[in-house]
Amino acid sequence: MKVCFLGLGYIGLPTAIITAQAGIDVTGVDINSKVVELTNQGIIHIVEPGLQELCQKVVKEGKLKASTVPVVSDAYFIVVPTPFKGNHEPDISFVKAATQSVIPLLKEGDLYVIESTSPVGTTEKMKNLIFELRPELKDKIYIAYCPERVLPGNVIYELVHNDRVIGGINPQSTEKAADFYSRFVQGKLHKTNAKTAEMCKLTENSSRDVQIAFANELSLICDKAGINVWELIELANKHPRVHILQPGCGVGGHCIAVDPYFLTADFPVQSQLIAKAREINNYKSFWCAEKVINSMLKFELDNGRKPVVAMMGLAFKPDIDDLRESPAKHIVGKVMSSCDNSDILVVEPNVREHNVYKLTPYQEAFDRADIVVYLVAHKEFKTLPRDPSKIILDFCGIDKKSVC
Ligand code: SAJ
Repeated sequence: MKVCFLGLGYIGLPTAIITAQAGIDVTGVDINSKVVELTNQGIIHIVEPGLQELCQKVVKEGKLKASTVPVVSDAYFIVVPTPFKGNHEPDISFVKAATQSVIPLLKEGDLYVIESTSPVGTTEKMKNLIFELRPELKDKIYIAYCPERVLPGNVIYELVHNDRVIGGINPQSTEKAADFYSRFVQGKLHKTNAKTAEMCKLTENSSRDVQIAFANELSLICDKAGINVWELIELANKHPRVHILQPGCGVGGHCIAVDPYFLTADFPVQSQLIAKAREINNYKSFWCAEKVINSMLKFELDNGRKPVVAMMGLAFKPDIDDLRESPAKHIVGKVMSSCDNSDILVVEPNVREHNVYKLTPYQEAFDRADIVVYLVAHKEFKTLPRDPSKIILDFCGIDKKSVC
């Protein structure tokens, strides 16, 4: 069997490698020739533990090849980005372009699967596009949607062990796609239709966004009421049916802060809570920045000099080096633009250097700072001492002492 993965990014590349590892001949396709070149040398262009060794192995064995154009195969997987446009409207142009590139190669019996997070109805749209140009293939190829669910940092394990939802345009397509995934997935394969599978992905990430918004809203209430939110949540979670998540400095990354908009754009009247959760999580970052700025002003009034401030963390979540769509980075930018930069020390222990900010080692920044702002709960920060002479703004639960 020969398969083609279109898109060699954070999901496409690991999935292509795991598929090749299962003994299938894989061509990984990317429009970025640098990515193709590196992959063909067995070098990964993303950070993911354990993936480099696997990539080297499957490339050496000839099971994985990369190319800038798709080749004739038995199955095609669309794993390209689906960003949103300025007005939070989903942009499926990459899915469309990737689909158009394989339409001329399709033949009877082939399987076509979309994995990219997509608005409800995208698989149906792509089906229509395929059959418009290749009407002779109607009822002769298999078309399905199967979203990924892996957590960056644990991708290799989760690609194999997570359950997956698979929805075809008809039962035969669902079966054909499930048959493919059963070659390397050890989790359960749950069969449904394409629309439900698309909605399921959006539901998972919107659900998490709403739950985080609840925790963030609690943190705002507690700040006003003078209650320690960390203690409050710990206590509330002792109830057997309550599982509140942790507040933070906002929601980042490429999934949870994006996918809910795919629902609010298409179902604006029905998705009130989902839209509000997005607002709350975005507002939390703004609120954190304001809190830091106010604390700096108060310090200056009380002490007659500007404070030294340590901004602890730039990544979008703990213990990773991924700064994309990071609320912490946004807060650092906002605080810096509000004052004289020289008193702000920026810390990110998972990154060696940054093109905008001069990074300071975390221990040095902590020692020098009058105000320590915990933005990301990196493990390094948990080793720092509790120093009552410093003002601590703990937005992510490092210290769990401060009220905000
Ligand atoms: N966050 C909080 N409080 C929490 C948990 C998370 O503020 O209690 C914040 C994080 O700091 C981060 C953001 O949420 O800024 C997102 O982080 P995350 O760990 O919740 O999720 P991602 O974006 O790394 O991965 C998610 C996962 N989806 C779910 O957990 C429902 C993953 O399984 C998906 O595969 C991925 O999105 C995706 O690709 O869609």
